[in-house]
Amino acid sequence: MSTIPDKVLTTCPRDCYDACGILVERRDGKISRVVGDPNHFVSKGSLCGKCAVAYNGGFINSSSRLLHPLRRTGPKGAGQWEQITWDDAIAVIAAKLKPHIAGGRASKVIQAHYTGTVALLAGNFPLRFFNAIGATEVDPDTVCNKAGHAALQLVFGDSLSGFDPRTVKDSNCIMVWGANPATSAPHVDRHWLKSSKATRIVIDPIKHKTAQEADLFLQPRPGSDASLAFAMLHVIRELNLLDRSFIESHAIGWPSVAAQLDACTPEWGEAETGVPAALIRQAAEIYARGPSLLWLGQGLQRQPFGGNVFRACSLLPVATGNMMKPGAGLFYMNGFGFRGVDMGWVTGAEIAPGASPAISHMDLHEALADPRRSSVFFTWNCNPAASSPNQKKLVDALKREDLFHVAIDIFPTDTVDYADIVLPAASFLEFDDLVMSYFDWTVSAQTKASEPFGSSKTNMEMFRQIAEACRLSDRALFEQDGDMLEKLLHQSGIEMGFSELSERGTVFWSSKTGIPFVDGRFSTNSGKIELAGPAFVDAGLPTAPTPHADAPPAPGFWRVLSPASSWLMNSSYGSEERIRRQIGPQTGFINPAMANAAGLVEGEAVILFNETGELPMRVGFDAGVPQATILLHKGRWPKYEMAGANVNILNPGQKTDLAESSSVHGIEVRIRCAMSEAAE
Ligand SMILES: Nc1nc2c(c(=O)[nH]1)N[C@H]1C(S)=C(S)[C@@H](COP(=O)(O)OP(=O)(O)OC[C@H]3O[C@@H](n4cnc5c(=O)[nH]c(N)nc54)[C@H](O)[C@@H]3O)O[C@H]1N2
Ligand SMILES: Nc1nc2c(c(=O)[nH]1)N[C@H]1C(S)=C(S)[C@@H](COP(=O)(O)OP(=O)(O)OC[C@H]3O[C@@H](n4cnc5c(=O)[nH]c(N)nc54)[C@H](O)[C@@H]3O)O[C@H]1N2
Ligand code: SF4
Ligand SMILES: [Mo]
Repeated sequence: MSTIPDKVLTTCPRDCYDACGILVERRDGKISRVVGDPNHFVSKGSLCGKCAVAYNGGFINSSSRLLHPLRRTGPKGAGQWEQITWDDAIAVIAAKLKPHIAGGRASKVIQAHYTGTVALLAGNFPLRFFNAIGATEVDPDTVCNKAGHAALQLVFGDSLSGFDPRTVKDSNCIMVWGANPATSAPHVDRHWLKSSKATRIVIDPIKHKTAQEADLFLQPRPGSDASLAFAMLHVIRELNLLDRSFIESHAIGWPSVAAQLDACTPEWGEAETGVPAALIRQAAEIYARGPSLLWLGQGLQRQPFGGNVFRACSLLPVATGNMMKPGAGLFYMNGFGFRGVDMGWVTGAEIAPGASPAISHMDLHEALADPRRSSVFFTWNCNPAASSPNQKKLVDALKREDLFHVAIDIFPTDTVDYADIVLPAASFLEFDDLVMSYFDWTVSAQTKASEPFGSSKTNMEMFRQIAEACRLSDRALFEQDGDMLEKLLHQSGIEMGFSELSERGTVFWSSKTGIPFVDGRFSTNSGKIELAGPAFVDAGLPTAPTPHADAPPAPGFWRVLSPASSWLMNSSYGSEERIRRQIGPQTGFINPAMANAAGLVEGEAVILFNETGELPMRVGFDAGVPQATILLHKGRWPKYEMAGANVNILNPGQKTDLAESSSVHGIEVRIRCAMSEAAE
């Protein structure tokens, strides 16, 4: 008999700034409806469109879910499976792993994971197992935001202590740079950004919904943001708005920045970035007068020089003293560490027996293609066949007969198609966990609202069982969820247990508004903010940030930007039929004037191509897209496309200037007509 009540408050654990409160209603012993919690300060009674569809669709529909363990019976990718028991599945996996562990070859066990469920346990507990055996991790952030993290880490000693959004009441300006909250954080956009009285400045190559609703919109060419930041600093110095005492007290390296500013006039900035000089002046002055909040988006740093871009943009709050006071600050992501969580404990970092170095997602296809580097591959919480670069080479590597691949997912993704063993994961609606928003300083309960579908299990339970079958003994590998949740709440200093938090849904970590770095201490080598210095040279960068702008594409070439779609969550929900109807065929949006000049007609079938691959798509028109740019949203499932591919078929996996991260918004392609080809 189920003891689950008819109404359950829980929290959305997607990789989303919002961390919405959810109300699950049950009837006749099962979930009947999943809606936004009307009392939650973020969701205020509504889910985003994509989750409203998915949580009331595939998530609660047995026919869409993976329900039982499967073993491959045909060639890789052929979709031929037999259902097996959990005992058999775990035994097959352990039989493969044990010789690797005993023979010191566990570095050939490669494991990829990321954004499926970013709740604390489901997103991290399996790492204890992989750390214990010394497997090779595919560094998850390298496919998303690592260059930004690494840059802020070097500058401030911390990339995970952004402003507390509650401080907005003291702000006169919010500058959103290279993020699109209307899509990627829809409730934060509606209830925080739009409802604030501060002047909203948006900086993005695309005039998207957030940009359309801004007070001031600056539209730089992709990859030119460092030049824009330097031109703004030139104006700020000219207006005498530098906060020299802040710089002197808290930063080192300013002279090497100042020495470059003379040449960076707004007119020079206009030539480098395409943003009119008058707008550069206006934005710089509003921002500098402050108090101002600066939100650096994750899309901003997915550029070949993303590390330099982040260094240049982070000069602004330092040069103007827009930090360490109410209403000011810089936000990239808010981590769990400052909310007390010991991530080393959650992930079992201390039980690593001399961990194998992680590899970048940019190199995953090479590592998987090479039998000397990989013999076992685990994918959990991720779908690299849709989301990672070098899609063709990656899928070719997944076809390697001698690569033993275990795929763990809720749904039968493209990645799952190439697995040897498929393990069905329980969805977030089916187990307890904790969610900490990476925007608001909150702690939320993810509370079980249903028994797991079929024989699916949580990520935690699967890895406890695999650890046992591998005869590992470290107690951390067998810790129970309930105990870990209580410990996490204790670490966070929230004075309540999980059941009380469950009833409340979400609480603020502290009732007082926080101000990061307010004690003036920075965890850098010098203890100060480092604008320039030897740490950057060690990381392969110039001593000081430079006013660099990428060259615009040569004639005949287009830059592809593939940011978040409003209807997909990375590639999650790509199988929902209602969502597929909503997003229609694969469409790349181009500025109509550019399209006319290139002889392209709206709706026309074309093929994008470069040295990495080719992708058929329809031409769409959008006047908000700049010159020589194609907007092609990420996250479609390759197997539903005629060409069996999505935008990542074009992605060469070029590494950023820092931290081997993704520069997916730096892809260049050419366009050819599909019709003439068909006629040939
Ligand atoms: N072209 C292009 N590509 C991009 C990007 C881009 O901007 N452009 N963005 C990149 C970014 S920012 C990111 S973060 C990555 C994201 O890439 P991934 O992290 O691979 O995200 P998804 O593709 O959504 O895959 C997540 C999978 O986890 C599954 N899942 C959900 N919950 C659970 C669970 O509890 N357990 C298990 N085992 N599985 C679960 C989901 O069903 C889904 O199949 O993509 C990157 N790819
Ligand atoms: N609906 C939805 N929400 C999501 C996701 C999703 O897939 N769908 N994914 C989640 C994840 S994993 C992440 S990482 C976040 C990402 O969310 P955001 O931080 O908003 O990042 P992106 O959507 O990748 O890109 C944001 C913007 O960066 C811009 N951009 C690209 N290149 C440049 C440049 O050179 N300069 C400037 N100034 N801007 C540039 C793009 O035009 C885009 O509008 O969203 C999360 N939320
Ligand atoms: S994905 Fe984001 S906006 Fe949608 S329900 Fe989840 S937290 Fe809210
Ligand atoms: Mo991401």
